[in-house]
Amino acid sequence: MTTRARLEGYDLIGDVHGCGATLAALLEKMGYHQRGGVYRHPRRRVIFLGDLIDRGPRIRLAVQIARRMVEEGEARIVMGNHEYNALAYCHRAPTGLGREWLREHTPRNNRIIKETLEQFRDHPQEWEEALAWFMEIPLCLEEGGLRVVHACWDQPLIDELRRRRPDGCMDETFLIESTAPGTGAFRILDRLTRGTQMPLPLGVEIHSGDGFTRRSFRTHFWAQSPETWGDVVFQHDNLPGDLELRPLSDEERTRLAHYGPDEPPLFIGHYWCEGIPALPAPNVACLDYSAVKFGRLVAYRWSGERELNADHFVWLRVPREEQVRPRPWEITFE
Ligand SMILES: [Mn+2]
Repeated sequence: MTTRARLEGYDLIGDVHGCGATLAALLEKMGYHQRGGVYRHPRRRVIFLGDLIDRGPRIRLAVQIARRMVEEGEARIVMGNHEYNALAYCHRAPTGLGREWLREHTPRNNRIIKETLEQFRDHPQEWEEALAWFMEIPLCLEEGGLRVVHACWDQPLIDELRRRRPDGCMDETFLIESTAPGTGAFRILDRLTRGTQMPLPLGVEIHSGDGFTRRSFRTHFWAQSPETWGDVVFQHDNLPGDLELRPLSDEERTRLAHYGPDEPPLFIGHYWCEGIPALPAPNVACLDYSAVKFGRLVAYRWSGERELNADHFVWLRVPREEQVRPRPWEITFE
């Protein structure tokens, strides 16, 4: 690595969700080439925003590409809620908790991880290694003038995380604690990897396009002085009725995180955006454009700028062929 040219910048890549072939194509498009089973660029590195797994057809390939790049120093990654869920789902609960697994095997949770477990079923050793690698993934990154987290940068909680875990990674104790609502570890995991949510009024539900019913909605954290629910909603599904116009109460305001306009550029994934990538704020970029729903796999090519520029997005539309499960010989490379 010492003989390499100076680092020009980072290419941040949003939620892959098992679109491994599209990930390989996006890396090629940005000038990365595979050598010895590892994608490399002479002057740039990748930062993955988490959520490599679940839903898509080439989950093993996605994990393989990212993991090799990270292990070779060609990329970094932050924890997505899906990697975190997989860790808790596959970890037995300590005795006395009254459940068998840290994340219970309910029909809903089974459905979320189903594709991943099926695709790794004939590769149990590889899955164990993937889980061990997920444990080493930090919950957030900050360096060289940029910040990266899967869903929400909440400074007080990140300070608390760094006090407990200076490297920003979980250990087993932290993982176990994080599955108990009300604990500090739970608040950190929930906020950083799932973001802020606002409960809907009693009896109101959103029947989302992904087949799930929701009693809360996802909110963002960069509005300067939000007044209504519509000022903070950040999700594909519209709020029912005229809830967009509903004023935020003081109590609701305290639930929200806040990211100011003078803070360093921040990159997030998580939010299932649609359409042509755009910047929600001059210092915030969301790179999740629903790749696995035949949206776009999106990257932002960052070269040190403090004010982000929408011209620096790069993306590939996910082709219908990505939907077809690969043949066995397709899935491993070298
Ligand atoms: Mn995601």
